Amino acid sequence: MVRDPTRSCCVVTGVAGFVGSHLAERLLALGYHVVGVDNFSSGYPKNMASFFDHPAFLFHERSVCEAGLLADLRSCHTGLDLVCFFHLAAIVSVPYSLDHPEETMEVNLGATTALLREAEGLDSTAFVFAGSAAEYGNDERLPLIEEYAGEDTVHVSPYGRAKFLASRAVAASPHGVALRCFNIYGPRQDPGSPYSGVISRFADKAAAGEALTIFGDGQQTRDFIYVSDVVEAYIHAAGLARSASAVPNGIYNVGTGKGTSVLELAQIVIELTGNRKPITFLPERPGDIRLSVASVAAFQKTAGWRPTISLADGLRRTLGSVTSSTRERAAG
Ligand code: UD2
Repeated sequence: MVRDPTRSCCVVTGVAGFVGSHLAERLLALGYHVVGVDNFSSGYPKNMASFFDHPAFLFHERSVCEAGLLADLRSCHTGLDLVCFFHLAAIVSVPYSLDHPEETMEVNLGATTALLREAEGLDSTAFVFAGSAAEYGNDERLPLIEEYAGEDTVHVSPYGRAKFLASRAVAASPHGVALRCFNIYGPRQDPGSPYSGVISRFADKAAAGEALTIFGDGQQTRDFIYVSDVVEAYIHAAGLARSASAVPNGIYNVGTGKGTSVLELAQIVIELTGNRKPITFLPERPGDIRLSVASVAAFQKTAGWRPTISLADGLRRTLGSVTSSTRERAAG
């Protein structure tokens, strides 16, 4: 059943982040009210610029670790039915999680289970959680199916471990769905740190006319999925898609099912941008996973969702947005 969006509201935590901001934008376009939460630990106000003044959007600068957050948000928005709690806020940096394991557990696991318990008190509220490919550790059985991540999985970082435990808790809840997203890319992904996603780094370097840098031989593969496909996966998981009914609780991979090597990716970016600089090869990054590709059969079958944006199209859109923001920076 599709709800009447005009009386329905969705909470999005991590709304100032890369994926959270795209999700909020889409929910608003579908007619839902959106209550956004972020403490700017890794998100930016500029990510919300396109919808911040939308009459159906309300922002709360708060931490997801605050006790009773959901009840508080409910009391601020009493006229609306809360139909879905999208929980994307997290410590997102794997290296940071290695240096701050306790804080990572508290935010990525502790806050998630506390919010889940609160949401369970509200009967009809779906709880959709941002899991991660990191939950598989360095598993070499490809493509990765959901059952491969288990108690025996050796997680490479506290980030991966916390996401695994949190996804499992979410999946055990009657309205809980955890989406294990693979390598998401698209406009607004922050290229600023050495650990930013490879596509945001390649796009930024190509726009600046600099050489692309590959760690290792470039034969490592990833399952790159465009952000709008991920947003549609969230919408389907919450049962808000026009064509689909609610998805049974559980854990589902979200990717394309195709692996692309980093070298192949660099070559496509070079071809699309005309960047003439030879690629710089640097030593492999410690802890880097060699091969990664998702099996997406479970979510496709259950939710009727499928990715629609090819890598070439997604790269064109991403590179276009980076070029225009570089131009804006240069102009003023
Ligand atoms: C992804 C997630 C990370 C964690 C991890 C779990 C992103 C951005 N990161 O890390 O949070 O969930 O999966 O497995 O989604 N590379 C280059 N040149 C560059 C940048 C990267 O060669 O300038 C390589 C890098 O060494 C790696 C590959 O590209 O082999 C992908 O790197 P990434 O940081 O985009 O993503 P990944 O899969 O390591």
